[in-house]
Amino acid sequence: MKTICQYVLFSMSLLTGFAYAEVDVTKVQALYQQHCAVCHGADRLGAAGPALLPGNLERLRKSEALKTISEGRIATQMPGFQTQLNTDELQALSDFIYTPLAKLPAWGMEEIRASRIVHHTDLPNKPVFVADLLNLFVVVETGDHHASILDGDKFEVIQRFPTRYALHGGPKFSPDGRYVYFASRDGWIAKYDIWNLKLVAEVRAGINTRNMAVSGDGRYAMVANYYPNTLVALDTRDLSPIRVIDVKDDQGKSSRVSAVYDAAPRHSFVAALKDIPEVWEMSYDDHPAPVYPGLVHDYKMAEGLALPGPFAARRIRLDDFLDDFFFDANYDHLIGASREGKGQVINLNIARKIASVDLPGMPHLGSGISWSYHGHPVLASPNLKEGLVTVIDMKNWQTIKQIPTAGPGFFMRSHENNPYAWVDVFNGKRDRDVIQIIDKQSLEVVKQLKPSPGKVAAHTEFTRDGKFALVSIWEMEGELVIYDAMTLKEVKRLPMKKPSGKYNVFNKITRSEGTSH
Ligand code: DHE
Repeated sequence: MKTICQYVLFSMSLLTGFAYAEVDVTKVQALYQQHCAVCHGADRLGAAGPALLPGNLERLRKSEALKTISEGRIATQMPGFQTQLNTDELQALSDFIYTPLAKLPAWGMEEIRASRIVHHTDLPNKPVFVADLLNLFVVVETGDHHASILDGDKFEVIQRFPTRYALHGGPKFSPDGRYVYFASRDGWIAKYDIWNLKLVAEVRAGINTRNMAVSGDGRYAMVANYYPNTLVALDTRDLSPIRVIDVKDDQGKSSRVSAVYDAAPRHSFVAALKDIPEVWEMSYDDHPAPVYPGLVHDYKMAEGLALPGPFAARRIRLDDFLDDFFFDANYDHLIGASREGKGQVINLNIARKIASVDLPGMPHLGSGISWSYHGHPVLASPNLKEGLVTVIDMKNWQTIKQIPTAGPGFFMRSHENNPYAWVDVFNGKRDRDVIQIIDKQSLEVVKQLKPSPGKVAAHTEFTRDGKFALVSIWEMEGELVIYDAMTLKEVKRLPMKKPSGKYNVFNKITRSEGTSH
């Protein structure tokens, strides 16, 4: 005869579509507490190990989760449980972590404050190594959740250190390039002192985080969350939280935040929202009321109401949601797109849409770059769904060309001193091992590199002078492949564990037109 728990389990399986194994709910919970809670938290919010909630696991296939629980995960502290648990128990645990919590936990000011860990205060103002401090790279290695500091002249690793689980998005730098800030998908923000090669502080600003931005003056960080629906302002000195902003519209409908970026010339953070068609601009000026350069009328008269207090949000209402966006060089315009590719240009000064842009497929504007094309500033975006790069004239917002590529790509990069734009095509099914080189003036693919045939090639970054380009071999036993960026000849290889992205300090802090925000 079935127990009540088994009936509950059966109805849950109908609701969720999971093939629950013949293990009752109480037993799964007990198994979880016995084997998983110590690392992943009694509440599944994560501890030393990652959070095990459906939102956080979106990118992990269920079959992969079962394999990890059974066999463990190489190069991490996750052990395998197949000798201790039977097949049904392993399956039940794997199903359990994809079940939503009955009640979502609060993650507000109190929880954020309590999560903060300060590792170091008063570290010396002098680098502990000799190298060009502006030609360093920070390399994020998602294979075993580490990051490396790389000397960009010698191409040698200076330091390799562990990071939180699943960093995502580009790390952000302090204006002098001394500190780098990382965000993990589980909401952990970390501040690392590159000069002293030491982790300074960490704080958990959310449970499911999109990305973070650091203010142009280096004083603040703003974190964009999917869960809870908040923007969190931090003091970069020690990552203490300053303000938690609930993201809601006038009717109280709350929204995930698609992403937040720093708009340094405007002294503000700009965030796009995923579930409310609005863009929010939050000033970090010290003035009591935000002042926006070039604003044609008082911001309170512009569309939307301001929220009171520090980082008051100036809300710009749109007729569509924005998933991904890009700015022009002066940050007067935001070019955004929904995942369906409906592109629009918003003039931030007059707070409204001024043009539509033709962006078919699924543009990846966050990875867009710009350059000067026959005297016109252009924006180029890779496409997550279609094998093309869209080039748009930023004077009249017309498409100049759709450049066909070998497949859908993720990242695009160039440098002021380099005539080429480098694009990967690894989001497709084939040719994932190639990097295509586009001539920025002819807008043609002029060369194709295949750094390691059969292995995924992705994400390029340049040295500060633009002379060398570093490409990732995106595999567990991966590499950085360094090319002479003019002759396109290989110079060196460095072994790395799935190096997802690399970021040159100079290019980042000077906001090179060839790199991401
Ligand atoms: Fe990313 C940057 C969104 C999936 C690796 N990605 C970003 C940014 C956004 C974004 C908004 C810019 C934030 C920033 O730098 O501050 N990414 C999304 C998605 O919406 C998407 C498609 C689905 C998702 O689940 O989040 C997505 N991203 C991925 C991946 O699958 C990648 C390839 C592997 C991974 O680590 O998750 C990936 N995203 C990256 C990287 C950057 C990034 C390496 C930074 C690129 C840079 O050069 O700045």
